[in-house]
Amino acid sequence: MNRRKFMKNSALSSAGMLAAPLAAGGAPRRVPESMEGRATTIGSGFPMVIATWDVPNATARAWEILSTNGNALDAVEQGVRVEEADESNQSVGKGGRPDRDGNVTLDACIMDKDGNCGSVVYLQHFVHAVSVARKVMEDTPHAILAGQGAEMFAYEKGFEKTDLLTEKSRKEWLEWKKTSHYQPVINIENHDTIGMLALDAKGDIAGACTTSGMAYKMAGRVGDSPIIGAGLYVDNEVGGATSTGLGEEVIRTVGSFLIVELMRQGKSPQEACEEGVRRIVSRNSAYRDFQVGFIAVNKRGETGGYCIQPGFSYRIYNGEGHSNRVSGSYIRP
Ligand code: SD4
Repeated sequence: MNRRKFMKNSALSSAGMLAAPLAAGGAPRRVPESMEGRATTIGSGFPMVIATWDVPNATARAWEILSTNGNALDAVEQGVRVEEADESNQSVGKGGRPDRDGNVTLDACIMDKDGNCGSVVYLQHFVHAVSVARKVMEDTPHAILAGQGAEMFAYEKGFEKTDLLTEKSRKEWLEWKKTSHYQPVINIENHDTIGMLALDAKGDIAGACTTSGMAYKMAGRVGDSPIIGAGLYVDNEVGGATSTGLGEEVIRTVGSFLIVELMRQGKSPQEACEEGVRRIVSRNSAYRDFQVGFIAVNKRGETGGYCIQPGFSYRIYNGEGHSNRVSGSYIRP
């Protein structure tokens, strides 16, 4: 089978300025909403949170926790839950687009400052995959639970069973079946997988990533998002990274781990994200046909983001306010 084709572009997030209150008093400050990813000084310091795509409600929820002395782990879990519950986000949780057989299957993971991690893959019928992943981390001796086992575990832990397929996603899937061969379109069908990294007031890090994966994927397909080291990695000595886009390519290069290790060797978050993208591009000459985006943060709260195709953005919330940044891209706009 030919390498699958993926769309290159998605609508850029709107540029502009947003005002946001400071955590503890002080006048609201204005920060540029849209910035080329290269500028890494705005957004430094902690507490702070950074997330893939323009997800203001998710980062605001995380900030609520961080700005009231909550810990980074709670912040990332609660932050990404906002997107999992949002039916209009068709890449995550309830409302996610199904696989080619019409089943919505979720992948998620979470990792804390001590290097503990948990993930679920191919989870059906439960909205908050990230919270099930956290339970895997905290209540089992394992790192990953899959499919039916993950579902049984979620049920035992008291998570509520629900139908994840919304009418909108079902109708679109039925349309897709009529017209399409297996040709998912990343950034349109799969836009808005959320990867989130946070540093709390103590400077400790945590990360989470959650997705319904590639739309109309083969049954059983698992992407990068729940794979520790690929879709997410944090190290409390160094920082963290997370990804969005075509998971197969991120898995091949263990992208998030790579970026954290590059930061350990002295690269800035921005330089490390750029190298992560270059690594993918250098290994797959078809890079013009798919998208991958990375974000990263180091222990000083400095951030970076980079992607292959123009069209990726990420959102930061810290003591300066919140900003949506348009990521720099390997292929120039
Ligand atoms: C996956 N990385 O399953 C996910 C898809 C994604 O924005 O990030 N979409 O491969």
